[in-house]
Amino acid sequence: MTGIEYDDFLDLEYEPTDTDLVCEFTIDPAEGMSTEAAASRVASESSNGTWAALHVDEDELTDLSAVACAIDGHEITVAYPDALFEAGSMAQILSCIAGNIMGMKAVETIRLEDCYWPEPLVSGFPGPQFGTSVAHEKLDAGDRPILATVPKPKVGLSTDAHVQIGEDAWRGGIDLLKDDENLTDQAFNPFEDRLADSLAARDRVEEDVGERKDYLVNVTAETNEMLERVDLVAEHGGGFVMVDVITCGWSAVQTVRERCERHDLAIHAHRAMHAAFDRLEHHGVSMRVLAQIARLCGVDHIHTGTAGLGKLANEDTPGINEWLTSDLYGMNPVLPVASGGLHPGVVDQLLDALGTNIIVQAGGGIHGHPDGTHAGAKALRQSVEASLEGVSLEDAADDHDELATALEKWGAE
Ligand code: CAP
Ligand code: MG
Repeated sequence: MTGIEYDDFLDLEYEPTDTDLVCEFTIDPAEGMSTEAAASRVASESSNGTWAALHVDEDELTDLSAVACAIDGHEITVAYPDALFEAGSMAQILSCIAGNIMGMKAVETIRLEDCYWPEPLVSGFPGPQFGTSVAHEKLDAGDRPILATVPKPKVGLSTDAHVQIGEDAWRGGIDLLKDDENLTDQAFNPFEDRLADSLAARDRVEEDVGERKDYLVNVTAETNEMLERVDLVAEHGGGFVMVDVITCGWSAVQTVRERCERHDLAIHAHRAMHAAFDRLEHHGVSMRVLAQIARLCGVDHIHTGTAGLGKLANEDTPGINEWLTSDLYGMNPVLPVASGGLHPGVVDQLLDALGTNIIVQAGGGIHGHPDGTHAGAKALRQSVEASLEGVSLEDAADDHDELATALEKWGAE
């Protein structure tokens, strides 16, 4: 017989192997508890320990214990043997590394900050089907950022009004029309009508302007319903779907990813509710880790913030974007999306901070243009083109009226 106790999971001499999943947490131990004791409990509870000392027949036990192997102030590192995990099941992995430990009394707070994913675990996931290649494979953006817009108001527009806004935006120079997150299949704007009419408008615009355009239609729903919507997008000739990945759950994302492969559809990941996990500095799951999960599950784009330039709080956008496009045993990279309070006046700073391999998405910053959506779309495209040519926005505004009006309205920061 062998004993397994909470304190058996600490070994500061342990060197993680290249098949371990290595997780970094920030913890604040419970009052009266040392960081060592709390770290050992985190490793225990997230692998094969529990609160009671266990006595197990050694012959029956496969050693799947995690090891708390480094402590630096409040930062602890835990290494998990890959055999602890079910290949290809994000739900199972998260039940370990972001499960009971998030609520255990041994810590006041705990935040999963970063993961180093070993090849055996990564190879269980498909990763993105297209990733950054959508700029060339599905659109004509070339090396410039892809431009996207979401009609506002978020909900309430009739199908006709929604489609008209999309058409105006495409004609003004936007590549992708996107549904807002809370628009799915409501009576005022039913899913299939909107899908069919938007894609018909897309075809007309493409014909007229000679640039490929597409539509990020929000298929988010209960999983079976979502699969039916994905099939409909393929039937109507769409090239993309939008999924709100946190609210619908990672297993649903994995299921949709499989169905999208059948239809060659790319997945645009919106991340509503991410802030419930990542906003608190000391507790939860970082956006960096949520983005890693999204890449493994196979989304092609994901929102990662605006490097502090927009309306929403952001965690380290450049660092997350770097991870999304870094080498991961040959897995396709994910194209990051900058969105939230953007307008033409901040595009130069945005591209300085994040580079050009991104999607720039603006809702209010296009449709709130004093001369309407078409002018707003032109202003955004003018701003991107000036930034890429190294021309200041003020100078570009001298001979671009739409940009000039946008800068007057919102300023250049
Ligand atoms: C942006 C947006 C996006 C958020 C998502 C909105 O609209 O459509 O959903 O940017 O946040 O509903 O707020 P505006 P994030 O361009 O009018 O701000 O990208 O941070 O996930
Ligand atoms: Mg939105």
